Formats: sequence, C-alpha cells, structure tokens
Amino acid sequence: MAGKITFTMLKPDAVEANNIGPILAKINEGGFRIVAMKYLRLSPEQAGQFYAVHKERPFYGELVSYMSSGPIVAAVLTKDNAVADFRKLIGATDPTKAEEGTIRKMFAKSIAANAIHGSDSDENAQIEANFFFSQLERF
Ligand code: IDP
Ligand code: MG
Repeated sequence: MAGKITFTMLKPDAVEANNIGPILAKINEGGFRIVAMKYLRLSPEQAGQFYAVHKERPFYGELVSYMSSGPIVAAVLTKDNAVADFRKLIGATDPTKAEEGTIRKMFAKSIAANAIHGSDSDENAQIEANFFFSQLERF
C-alpha cells in the first residue's frame, strides 16, 4: 500500500497573503491530519539545499531566492495514499493549469509563487520531513 505521510510547505506568497488558515482548512477537508508543523524563514543556503534536485533547472536561482524571501509554514501530513492524494489536492505546478477547487488554483500567484509544496514520492516525503523535523513519530 502507498505510504501514509507527505510533507508540505505553505510558501512565502501564501503566508504573506494571510492564507495560512484557509489553506490548512482545505488540507483538513481533504482528509489529512497535521502531525508536525512549524513557522520559519529559510536561509538561501537552506532553500538551496532543500531544492538541490532542481540545481540544473533554469529557474533554480529564482526559486531559491523566492523561497528564502519570507516566512513559510512547514508541515508533515498523514493520510492513506498521502503523496498522490496531496498532489491532487494542490493541483498543477502552474496555477493557470491547475484544476478548479485545488489549492494552487485558489491561492497561487504564479508558477514560482504557487502557494504550496507537496512531496512527489514516499521517499522524498521522508527526506523532506526529516529536513525540518528531527523527532517525528512513526506513523
Ligand atoms: P512541483 O512543486 O509542482 O513539484 P517542481 O517542478 O518540482 O514543481 O518545481 C518546484 C518549484 O519550482 C515549483 O513549485 C515552483 O515554485 C518552482 N518552479 C517550477 N517551474 C518553474 C518555472 O518554470 N519558473 C519559475 N519557477 C518554477
Ligand atoms: Mg516537485
């Protein structure tokens, strides 16, 4: 069976727009439980490390400076089939292509400032959760 945890960040645009509450409500309505959460600001070094897989992509510099431009909320979520179901809930990377009712369609400003992150695999969910949280329970 697919894994039970995924990792998310509410990105600087979502925090700046005061959308933490509405987005967390959507996450709960989607059937996810929040099992770890913190509010913090990434340094450029930390943002670069988190997104190291995208180092060769043309938007890497923009992404790193954007993700360190203001505070974020990082959280670990649980649900059966968490990774795939959460990707469905947040919608496409480009909000103009995201389906109606998805978090990115509702809250994202642009393809870079797209409101929210969601892990793309069970393995990355664990790696990303461990990047922010050191004392995770086992789920
Ligand atoms: P994802 O967040 O939907 O998994 P990825 O392709 O993994 O999308 O890209 C990571 C993040 O990089 C995106 O969420 C977005 O913030 C940013 N990004 C992706 N593509 C572009 C682009 O073409 N221009 C600027 N930023 C981008
Ligand atoms: Mg991704």
